Amino acid sequence: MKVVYTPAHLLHDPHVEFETSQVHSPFEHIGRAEAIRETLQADSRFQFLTPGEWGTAPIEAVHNPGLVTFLAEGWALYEAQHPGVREVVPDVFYRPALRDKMSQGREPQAINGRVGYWCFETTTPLTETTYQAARGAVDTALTTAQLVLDGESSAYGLCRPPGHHATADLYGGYCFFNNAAVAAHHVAATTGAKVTILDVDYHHGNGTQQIFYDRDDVQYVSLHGDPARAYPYSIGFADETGTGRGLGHNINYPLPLRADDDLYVSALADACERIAGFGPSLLIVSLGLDTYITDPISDLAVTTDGMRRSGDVVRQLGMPTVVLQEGGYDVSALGANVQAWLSGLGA
Ligand code: SP5
Ligand code: ZN
Repeated sequence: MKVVYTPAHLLHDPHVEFETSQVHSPFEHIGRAEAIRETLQADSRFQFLTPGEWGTAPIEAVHNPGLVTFLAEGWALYEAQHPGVREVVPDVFYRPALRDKMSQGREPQAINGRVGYWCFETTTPLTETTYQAARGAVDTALTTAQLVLDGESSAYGLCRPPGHHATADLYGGYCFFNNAAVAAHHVAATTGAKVTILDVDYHHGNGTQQIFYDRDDVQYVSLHGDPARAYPYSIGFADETGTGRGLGHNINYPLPLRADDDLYVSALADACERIAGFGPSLLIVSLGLDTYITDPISDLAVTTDGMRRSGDVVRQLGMPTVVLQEGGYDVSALGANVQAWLSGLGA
């Protein structure tokens, strides 16, 4: 199986994360992608390629161009006003309710205001070269999709930073650009084909759901920790089924605490029936391994064999499949879990 990887991800190297009212070392760090790379490079079934450069047009087909501009220039403008700052994190958030009864607000002019206008939470620091890393992750996703359009039955993009929490207008949840959404929209818009995004990350992909919520050409199917207890808390419930033309094309499977391999694989088999019913030409998997039993920020109980079984269930759909890396924070097991999932898929 072909693997798309770029060392550009090393340019996103935050040293702190502000989470659960504490400052600690980031869960999302460069060692994650390097662990996956090392495991797959030691396995002769995987052949590594570097991505091409796709520019900003496919990103701006999904995201607000203002978000792209902010991520490109925001760190330097912030550092110029606050010399010595390494990780830029918002200290005030733009909340529409602030302007309740008034006209909708515009992007603030002051840099501290701009950060909180484009970012929705505190765990996603913007550093000096984060933008280049985020662009590399999108290039990785688009190149991986192109390999499958060109005839590979499946391919894996080692995207970092991840993408599925980024909405059309907002970054957060360790995500800057929504890699899977950019790839899905690019394929749907350029080929006219129907696309499904199957999201198996522990966290609900609120950004991907938001981007495609009113569309009937891209189906979104997600298995995740129930937002009643799990990040992102306010989205990902089973009754969120799409709107307008998108009605029925958004499918959520909120899962209970400590869901094990059998429960997980049976929910995934149900999800795959819904995917077969939609009949896409291409499947994009948002692959998070944070469903793993010892993941430090999650609470499901899927084992490495459960990862293999999951890939096998998806293989049985028999669809051209683009697998893109999202989360997964038990770094000691991350490479083996990606390898197991891709082996189940038929690597
Ligand atoms: C791509 C992805 O997996 N993003 C996940 C972002 C989650 N960020 C907040 C996690 C909050 C976890 N709180 C529980 C801490 C247990 N020590
Ligand atoms: Zn996750």
